[in-house]
Amino acid sequence: MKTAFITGATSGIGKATAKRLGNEGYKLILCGRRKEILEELARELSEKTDVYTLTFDVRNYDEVKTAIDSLPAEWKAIDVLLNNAGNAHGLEPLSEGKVSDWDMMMDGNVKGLLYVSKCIIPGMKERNSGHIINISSVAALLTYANGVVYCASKKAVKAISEGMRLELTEFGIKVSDLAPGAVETEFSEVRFKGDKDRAASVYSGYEALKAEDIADAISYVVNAPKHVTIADMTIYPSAQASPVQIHRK
Ligand code: NDP
Ligand code: 8X3
Repeated sequence: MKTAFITGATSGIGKATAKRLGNEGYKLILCGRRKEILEELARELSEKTDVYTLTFDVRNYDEVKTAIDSLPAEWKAIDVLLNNAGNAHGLEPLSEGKVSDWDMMMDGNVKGLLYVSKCIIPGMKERNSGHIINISSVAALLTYANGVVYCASKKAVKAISEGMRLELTEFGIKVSDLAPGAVETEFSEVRFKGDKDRAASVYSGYEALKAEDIADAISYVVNAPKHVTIADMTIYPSAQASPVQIHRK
């Protein structure tokens, strides 16, 4: 039975993927900051598979390392790492951007992904096997005004995915980068700091992607035959043509 380590498992894409891979029989290590949600999800999924939870903030390297080091021996061999934790914070021009928002995006989306990967890659190299899936975004493909720092953080994720593939292929480790367009999750509520109406307006007038659509894609990517690597995948809702072009009715 393979073990999948999922960051950002308390919500959205990470939670949907936990359910999907759990149903497929993967053992799950579920991570996030919200312990109660993790525990509730673990209770639900433990009817299907073995589940272990780790609570840490990806921005804090000591927390990340301590949590991953604490895994019991039978949980240490991680086959699939889903680097999914991340968010946008704010939507405004650079001149008006908040430094605390920039810090959250660069520290969480970029450095957090690096911290988690640094703790897990050595084991994968030793075992000469593994699969890392990084969730970037269509924001990595085209920078949009007012979201410059988020876009920069996701361009960094793309660059890291490329670099990981260059460094890890010889160790039998696959690296995949998934770039979703608009997915209706807690993402916009976080971006707009709890403003539910503004968040809902992001997804109005068209059918946005669901977290389960991305979980489907992740399942396809991780279950591809051993000799097949899906290096990059871009997924839009059918009504979206670019990060800044959505056809609304
Ligand atoms: P959600 O807000 O629903 O989920 C974000 C997850 O990330 C939560 O589980 C949250 O857990 C976790 N997280 C955020 N910051 C931290 C942190 N500092 N430490 C630990 N965990 C953290 O959003 P999505 O599911 O939509 O987002 C998942 C990924 O997909 C993100 O990287 C996002 O950028 C990317 N993405 C999203 C798109 C969208 O339209 N929704 C489109 C393209 C990419 P907790 O709060 O419990 O810590
Ligand atoms: C989230 C998608 O277009 O809001 O990464 O940046 S977008």
